[in-house]
Formats: sequence, structure tokens, C-alpha cells
Amino acid sequence: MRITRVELTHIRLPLLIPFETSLVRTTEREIILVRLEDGEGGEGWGECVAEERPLYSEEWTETAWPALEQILAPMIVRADVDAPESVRSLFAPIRGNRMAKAAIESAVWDLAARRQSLPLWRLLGGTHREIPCGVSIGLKGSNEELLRVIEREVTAGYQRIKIKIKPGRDVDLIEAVRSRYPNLPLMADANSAYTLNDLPLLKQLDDYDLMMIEQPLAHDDIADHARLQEEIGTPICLDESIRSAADARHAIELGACRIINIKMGRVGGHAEARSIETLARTRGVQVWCGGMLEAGIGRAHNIALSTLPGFTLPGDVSASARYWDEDIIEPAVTVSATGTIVPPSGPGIGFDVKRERIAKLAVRTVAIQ
Ligand code: OSB
Ligand code: MG
Repeated sequence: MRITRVELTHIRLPLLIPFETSLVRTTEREIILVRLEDGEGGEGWGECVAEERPLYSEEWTETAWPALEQILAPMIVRADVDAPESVRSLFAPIRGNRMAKAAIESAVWDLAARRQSLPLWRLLGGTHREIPCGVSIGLKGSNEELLRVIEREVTAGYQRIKIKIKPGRDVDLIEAVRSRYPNLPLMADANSAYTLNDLPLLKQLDDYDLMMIEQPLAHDDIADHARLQEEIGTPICLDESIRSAADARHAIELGACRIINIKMGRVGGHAEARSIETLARTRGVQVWCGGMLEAGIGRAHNIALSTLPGFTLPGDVSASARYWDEDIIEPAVTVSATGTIVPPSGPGIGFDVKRERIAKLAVRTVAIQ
């Protein structure tokens, strides 16, 4: 297979409701979309999950764009890509830039699946015919507002609720949610807001029967998480710290986590995500699919990835209507009354890309051939 053309489109897409974490309040996404052509009428789509500022990771939209345009797109158009698995080694000499790499790598997977008339999830080796879904709820103005949002999501059928916490807004939030919902599958994501000095507070969270605490300590740390996991009963789930299968192995071997949040973009693509899934499954570590406020193309890739056998816990993959007034794919992603998504049966990502809508949202576009 040859990639004859790479089209990059930067779109601006306003969120229906601002999303606030310990790091940032996001009101509008700046997303780079990748469209590949094989010169034989085939196309493949990918979405770069880099954010508007380098807060969650070093990568952001304005570093991903030149990485894609000047480095990765020229590499892929010059290469002979025998299989989507080989893109990982093609890009291996380039350090970092995982989100940019994943945008192209995932588009190659979509293209390959379409060329074989297979759903992407089947090509990836997925087995689940239905994936369990949770929601990630940002920090809100008050506990009452947070409880109203949780009420809505629980009524919609979502199987677990993740809330964001930060110093000063942790125990009280969790206490409020727990007293209203004693049996709710509940977890908290700190996005690196704590240090080992906060040990007394993190120990207190053991009283609330959380499914897990996500990324309490530094974004690039594994060792302190291992020390923390020895001290607390709540399972630690790592997000930011796991950038590769090697990181996942180190974290598992050191006891730094009992659960891993896999984000295809954070680890450089589907092949690396799959390696982490396999490793975790063989070591008895549960995984789930994280989210990065993706538009439809990224969301479709997350759905496909979530069908792999090791993805046993509800992920942060939820309905398009929670994010956008109109998605960039058709049909929009919907969730059943029991909080599940059924992976589509069409070829590739299995959704139609709304090219006119993308053209309307476009801020800049460039083609590399
Ligand atoms: O830490 O999981 C995270 C969104 C952007 C960046 C980081 C994270 C998140 C989320 C939202 O929690 C998940 C989603 O709904 O896409
Ligand atoms: Mg997280």
C-alpha cells in the first residue's frame, strides 16, 4: 500500500459545555484532522488529540501541526507501507510527538481496514460486540451543579461516573457524591494535581470506595506512584505517565498502578495501544479507553480500540451529543439506555465523515504529496 497524499485540516469546534480540569478550562477544541489517500480511490481518516495548550502533555496543536506537515506526512508518503503495524517502526526514529504520530498511524489503520472491507475493530483484533461506557465530568461551579449533571448521566444509563478533583476541591466533592449515591461506580481524576506531601488527604479518599484514582501525582512520574500505591487502598490508574508499552511495563513491575487508562493518541497509535492492552492482560492489570474530548473521528477510533479483550472497565467514550451540537461524522455516536456503544459494522471507522462540515470549521489546510 502506498500513501500518495496527506491532507491536514485544522478545525475549530466549540464545546457545548466548557470542560474544566485541575489543569485548564476548555471551551473550544482546536483539532487537526488527517486524511490519507492511497491513489486508488481509498482514503483513511485520523484525528490528532493534541490540545490547545501544552498543559496535559508537552504536545499541543501548534507543535503537532509542523510535526505532521514537515516530518511525519513526508515520511509516510515516501514509504512503502506494507501493513498498518509497520507505521510504528517507520516513525520510531522521531522522538516524542506521539499524538501527531497517532493521527497518521490511526488513519493508516482506517485506510487498511477500508481496503479490506473490514470494520477497523475487526482488523485490530477486537472481540467485544458492545462496549461499556462511562462519562468524565469536569469541575463545576458548585456541588449542587455537579450532582445535577451526575443525575442526568446516571439516568442516561452511563455505567460509571468519573469526576475531576484538585486540591481544595476533592474530599468535599467526593463526600457529596457518595452521600447522594452510596453504590454508584465512581472514580476521581486529579490530572497530576498532588504530590506525596498530600498523602494524608489521599489516604482519606480510601473511605469512599472509589473504583480508582486517576493520575494523582506528576505527569511524568512512575516511582512516586508506586510509593503511593503502597500506602493507599484505592487502586491507582495511570493516564499521563503511560506514554508507551515500556512505561506500562515499568509501572506494572514497580506496582505504580493497578489499572491503566489507554489513550491511543498519548501512546503514538493503535499498535502501541494494542501492545499495552496485551501486556496488561497478561499481567492481570485492567485497562479502559480514555478520552481527549475527541470529535467524531477520534471517537470512532476509540470505539474500535475499546473492543479489544483487555478493555474490561467502562471507558471515557460517550455520546457525541455530550460534546457538540453537530459532530463531524454521521451518524453521531449514541449510547444505549444501558450505557453501551455497539461498534459499527461498516468498513474502517464505520462512520461517514461530514466533509462539508469540516470545510466550514476549517481554520487552515495543507496537502503533502
Ligand atoms: O485526563 O482523562 C483526562 C480530557 C482532556 C484531557 C485529559 C482528560 C480528559 C477527560 C475527558 O477526562 C474525557 C472525555 O470525555 O473525552
Ligand atoms: Mg485522565
